[in-house]
Amino acid sequence: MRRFFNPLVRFYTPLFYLLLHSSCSRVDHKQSALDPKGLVSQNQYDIFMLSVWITIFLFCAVGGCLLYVLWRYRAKTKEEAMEIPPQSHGNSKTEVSLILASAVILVILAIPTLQGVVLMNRVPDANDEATLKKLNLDRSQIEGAVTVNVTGKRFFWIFEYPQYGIVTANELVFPASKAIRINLRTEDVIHSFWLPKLAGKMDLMPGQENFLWFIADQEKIRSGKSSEEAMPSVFDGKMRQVVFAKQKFTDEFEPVGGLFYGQCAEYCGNSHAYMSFRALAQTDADFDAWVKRFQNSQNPNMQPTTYNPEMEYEKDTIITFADDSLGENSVREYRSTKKIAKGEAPNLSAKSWEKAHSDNYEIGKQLFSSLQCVQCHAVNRTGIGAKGPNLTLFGLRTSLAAGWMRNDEESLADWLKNSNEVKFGNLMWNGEGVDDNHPLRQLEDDDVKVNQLVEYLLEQI
Ligand code: HEC
Ligand SMILES: [Cu+2]
Repeated sequence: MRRFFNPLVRFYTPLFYLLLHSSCSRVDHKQSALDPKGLVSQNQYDIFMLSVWITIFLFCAVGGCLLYVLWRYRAKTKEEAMEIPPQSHGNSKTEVSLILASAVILVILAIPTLQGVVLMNRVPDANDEATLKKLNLDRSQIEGAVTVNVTGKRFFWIFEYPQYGIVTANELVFPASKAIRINLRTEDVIHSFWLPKLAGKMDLMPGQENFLWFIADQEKIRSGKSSEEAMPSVFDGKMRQVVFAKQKFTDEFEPVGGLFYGQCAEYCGNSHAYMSFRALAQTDADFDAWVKRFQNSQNPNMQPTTYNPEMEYEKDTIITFADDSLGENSVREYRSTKKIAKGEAPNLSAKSWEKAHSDNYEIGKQLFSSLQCVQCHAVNRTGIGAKGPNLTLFGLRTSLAAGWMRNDEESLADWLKNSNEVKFGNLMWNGEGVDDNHPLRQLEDDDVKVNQLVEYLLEQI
């Protein structure tokens, strides 16, 4: 008995735990294709489930036949067991019907699959009422579609919104009520854009533009909550606060409504596993507010200009003016506290101007140029094609280093000190033109400069 029992226990115990474990882990895990929250991903899920049910049916049918035959034709006596049963070979009726049955199953699978391919390949026409009705979509959801040009780079993502003339990186902010068209390009190797809960997966190929679209299911995102609770706003930093309060990033996953996780799904080099991104669903009003903030920040005509004594200034205008306390030939940003008459230069004791930022911020801003961060990063301009992620309004972002770290002071300081330790192989530390003499590699022991840079970056809000 023991001899029989032992191997069995040894074999089944781990299997049992594996089963127990997998049934306890959640289908709504952050990168789960089994928890669709949008029309396109729901369609893919339905096709997947159809094939699962067909497979389960086939398994039961074949297994059932086998069990039945084993039982029905078992040897009942010892003599019967000694007999060799009559041998036969082939049965054309059975064979033909099995082939036909397989063909029928393939057709059953092929029809929804091909329909799914067509669905995924283009956004339905706004004038095609029949299709819209079938998909339960409203005309306005298509007419107001938002286009995002996605560029994959080792090891981060550029998101450009051509309709609005703005560029950001690693966090794709989108209106939950509209269709989102995603044009996929790469500037280096093959990547793959995978946004499981919303859009599915599509490769980014050198020299080719691929396409994908999605539309979120607002009911599912809300799941009975109010819009503000289900989709905290990004433009005023609420999303960041809610995410930080709810989760300890790389550890446990506590779902935050409106926050979706994406990932590069095609091996592209040593930091590939850390090439993730986020998609943040917004109400129409919050999305518009976010776009407006970006447009203002990236508008060259709206950047602070140097103080001009010939000009009058409205209240809350920001200008730059010399401040030698920050170093020779330095300038600082001042904000007017009331309407300013001609010739009234910033003079803090007169109280008509105030410092727009702390000293640390201003020094951080200088360091951003002098340490050659500007060589690869754009702040407050569009700068597509730059070597690193665009850092406009960086302080509104929930994540750092392509979606996988929490964008707070602590991780940002770690990143600036030695990004290679945080994300091995990343092209900030290892990129073209970066060697041990590059100023960014000298920050490791310089807490003062790191803190100044951190303050400057996180105050981009
Ligand atoms: C050689 C080009 C290069 C230089 C110089 C450079 N960076 Fe970067 N930076 C990158 C790249 C590339 C990434 C993306 C890394 C990744 O996530 O794989 C990055 C990422 C970042 C991020 C995270 C951005 C995000 O979207 O998550 C911050 C913040 C940052 N850099 C700040 C700085 C600062 C501050 C300096 C100057 C001290 C600097 N960088 C210098 C190329 C550069
Ligand atoms: Cu990759």
